[in-house]
Amino acid sequence: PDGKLVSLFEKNTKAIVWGQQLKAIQGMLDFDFVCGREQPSVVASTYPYTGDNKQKYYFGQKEILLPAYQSLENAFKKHPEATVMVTFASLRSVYETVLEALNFPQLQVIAIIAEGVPENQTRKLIRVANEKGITIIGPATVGGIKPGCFKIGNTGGMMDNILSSKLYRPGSVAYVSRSGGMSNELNNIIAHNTDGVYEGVAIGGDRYPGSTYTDHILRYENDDRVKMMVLLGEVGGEEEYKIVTALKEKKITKPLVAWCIGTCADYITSEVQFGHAGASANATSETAASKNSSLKSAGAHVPASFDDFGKVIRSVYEDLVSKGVIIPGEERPPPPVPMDYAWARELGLIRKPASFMTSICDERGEELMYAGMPISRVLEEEMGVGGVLSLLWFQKRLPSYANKFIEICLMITADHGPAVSGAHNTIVCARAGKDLVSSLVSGLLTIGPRFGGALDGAAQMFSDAFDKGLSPMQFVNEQRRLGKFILGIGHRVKSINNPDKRVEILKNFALNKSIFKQETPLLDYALKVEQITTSKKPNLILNVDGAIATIFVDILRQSGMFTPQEARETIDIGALNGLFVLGRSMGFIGHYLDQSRLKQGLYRHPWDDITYVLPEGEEFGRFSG
Ligand code: Q5B
Repeated sequence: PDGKLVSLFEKNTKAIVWGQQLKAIQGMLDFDFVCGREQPSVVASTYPYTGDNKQKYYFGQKEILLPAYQSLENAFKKHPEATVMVTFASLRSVYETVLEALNFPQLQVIAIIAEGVPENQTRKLIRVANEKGITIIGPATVGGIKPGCFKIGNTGGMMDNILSSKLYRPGSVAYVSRSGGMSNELNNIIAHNTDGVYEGVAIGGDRYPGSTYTDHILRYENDDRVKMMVLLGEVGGEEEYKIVTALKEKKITKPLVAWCIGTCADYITSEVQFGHAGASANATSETAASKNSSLKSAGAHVPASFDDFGKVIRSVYEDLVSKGVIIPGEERPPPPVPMDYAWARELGLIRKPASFMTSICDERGEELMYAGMPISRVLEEEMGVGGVLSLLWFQKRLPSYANKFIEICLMITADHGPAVSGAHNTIVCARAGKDLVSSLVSGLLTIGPRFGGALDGAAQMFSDAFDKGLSPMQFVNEQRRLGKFILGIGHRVKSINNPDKRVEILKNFALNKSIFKQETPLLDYALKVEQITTSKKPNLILNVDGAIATIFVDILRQSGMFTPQEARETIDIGALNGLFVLGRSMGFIGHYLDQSRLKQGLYRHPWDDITYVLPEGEEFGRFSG
């Protein structure tokens, strides 16, 4: 009809999809595979907002790459075999894209999915398409489906729907409806009452659809493979009367089962506008009841109600089978289509051991959770950085004095000048022109048993000695006998004559029982050890690492928040050194920024500060004889 195609889609139809609709494209490819198509129906996609690239899809079990083009022109030029365009462009951009597409002579069918396209724009597109003999399906539609050949976008729903409605192989019944949702219902009704769907098109709910019921019914009439037809009309508009005329003029000769939905509108006293833009009766002739009765008088098979639609379809079908017009084919099972992992998991069909586990943070829900606590609550309860750290590091809500202690640790370890090992490294690195992260990491890598990383060792040494019941003196002597330094004791510049104010702050905080509401037996023990070591050498004080470590062990053991095993494990896994690492990172970043701001050039250590102790040439035997 009108010089347009009788068959819009065949087993080798190729399409270009406009828009980043990865799921819809994958759905089309899955349909192709289950239909037994040899080649995928989608050859490319196009989207103006990304550059040319390739996108990964599955064709059955095989992974394939489909090109995605920025320009429509490029897509059509590179794929002259594409005769169909499925556009998911929004109502704002669809007009321009379809108008552009209509210029490509290879194009035969355009499916427009967008809803709400202005009617004047649709009418112009229809005019241009008609001039060029191009069929438009839509706007405001899910599209259409031709079992065994082609599926537009999301038509037919998920794979289980397609399988249950046997849409993977052609039947003898072709239908046209307005609604995409109802077309799914039709697929189901037809599959259960006949040998199945030959083709189904949902023309869309707008007042001016790109192609009409009549366009498609006349196509079906002219396609020998269609043996009977189904029309699902609706209240509003007069399109169905064109079918009535075609029936009367014998342009439609194949059996047609028809029903217009919306008969209930007659029972509603006020004006009714159904979901579709065109679904409102402006005259008696536009009511569903009037159309149903006209279709019936013109020779269509019209049921008494929608409930009987399937029954009438079945009886027409059985009649055709008894007359030998339809010879039901042998049923062959479709090839299994692998289910997407995410979908299978959602359906509870599979399980897979996770590659890794986490127990501290969950960002998947509406709100980020730290150890099960929503971050809004962390803020409402003013838990501070100490509270956040206690949740993320220990999965515990520690008492507020413990959180406060953590914050004090972070504050007092934040920096100790440019001369210490870590800051020095950070500065040298920054001056070599390296970036923030490299400079920070260069400083952090110096943290170890001598500098800043003695907390875990100190915690272990002091608590072992304490648990063994060694007196402070026995402990000091034992370490001397073993030839080991007591970690947490000693400082390069601080001593009893030049006390470390940071250690004073920590001690005062922990020993103030009105704030720090628990016992501190390990700190008390360490202070007794300090008395012995400082009596030998004034710089063998309990240093900042030792003070933090022993107080923290007291929290682990005395706060009632940790089991003995958890307390031991926390020390063993290196959590305490983390406090120094975290605190000092602030200082290292400060030094990096400072050097960058001061525009300090490359550092080279002065020769006069290096003693060169190379072996004598003669002595080494290299230069003799
Ligand atoms: N002696 C810290 O040593 C230092 C002894 C000891 C028994 C000890 C040393 C040490 C353990 C590790 C530790 C954390 C290397 C320090 C920090 C952060 C910092 C840094 C900053 C910041 C200092 C002299 C005499 C010798 C030794 C004896 C020394 N330590 N005996 N147990 N622990 N401590 N590190 O001054 O008879 O003369 O041969 O390794 O806790 O890193 O500001 O700089 O915030 O950035 O070089 O505060 O104590 O002492 O090695 O010359 O020893 O004391 O046996 O005896 P020094 P040495 P003798 S806090």
